[in-house]
Amino acid sequence: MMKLFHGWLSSASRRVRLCLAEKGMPYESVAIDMGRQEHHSPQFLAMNPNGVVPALELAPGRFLHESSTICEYLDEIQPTPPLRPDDPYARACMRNFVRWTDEHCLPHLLILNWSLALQPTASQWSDDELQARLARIPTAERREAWLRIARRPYTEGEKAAALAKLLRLPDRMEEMLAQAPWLFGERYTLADIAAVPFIARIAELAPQALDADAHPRVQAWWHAVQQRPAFTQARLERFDTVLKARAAA
Ligand SMILES: N[C@@H](CCC(=O)N[C@@H](CS)C(=O)NCC(=O)O)C(=O)O
Repeated sequence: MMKLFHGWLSSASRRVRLCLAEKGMPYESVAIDMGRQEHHSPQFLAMNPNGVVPALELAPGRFLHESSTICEYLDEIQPTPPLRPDDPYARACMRNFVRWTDEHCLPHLLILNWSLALQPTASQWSDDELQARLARIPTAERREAWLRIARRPYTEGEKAAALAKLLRLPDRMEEMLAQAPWLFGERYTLADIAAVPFIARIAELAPQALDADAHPRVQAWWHAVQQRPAFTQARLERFDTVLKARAAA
């Protein structure tokens, strides 16, 4: 059976869980504790050299990383229900949309999420501990992100700016949904799946952005997403609920 190494709160991991659930594919779930840097262990880096979740073990010694790549792979090996448009041009446009969310949504959401989930712990680390932890991180970009969250917490202004940039997603989706119920037509696709984790967080952080005055089509889309059995199976629990449960544990 496939094994998914993932974070319950990670947007990229949530995409893969949504895709696996839509496909009805069984898998073993292995939750990675990012606060303990489990994703920087040699074992994890052998699966994903970038040191980020998710990673999917297809068979012993055979791994895939990058949520968009994993989702396309799953759609190829398990074609029903199809999660990409049939038309090659629409497929290419779908990939560009997913890439846009990778480049323009994830970095801004990380600022908001890490400030809540990682900053309280990371700020307690001594300088020596921090240096040891940074040394395990494989990329300069992620090392910088960890240094930042441990020593120079994001300001309220930076967090507000990050949220404003994240809110370009419902603006963009509102236009795309003018013709059809899903982002690429009558079929629910990997583009919708790519957007779901971000819209789920926007529903928690700025629910007014999803109301009927602000983005009526996105509101209807979000409602329809939540009716899908796969949405429930993928367990996109509220951020604050998960953090409270972790603190209590
Ligand atoms: N483009 C990657 C992004 C993966 C990613 O950035 N994952 C985040 C959580 S959503 C992560 O593991 N961050 C941990 C870190 O940076 O140390 C994908 O889609 O799989």
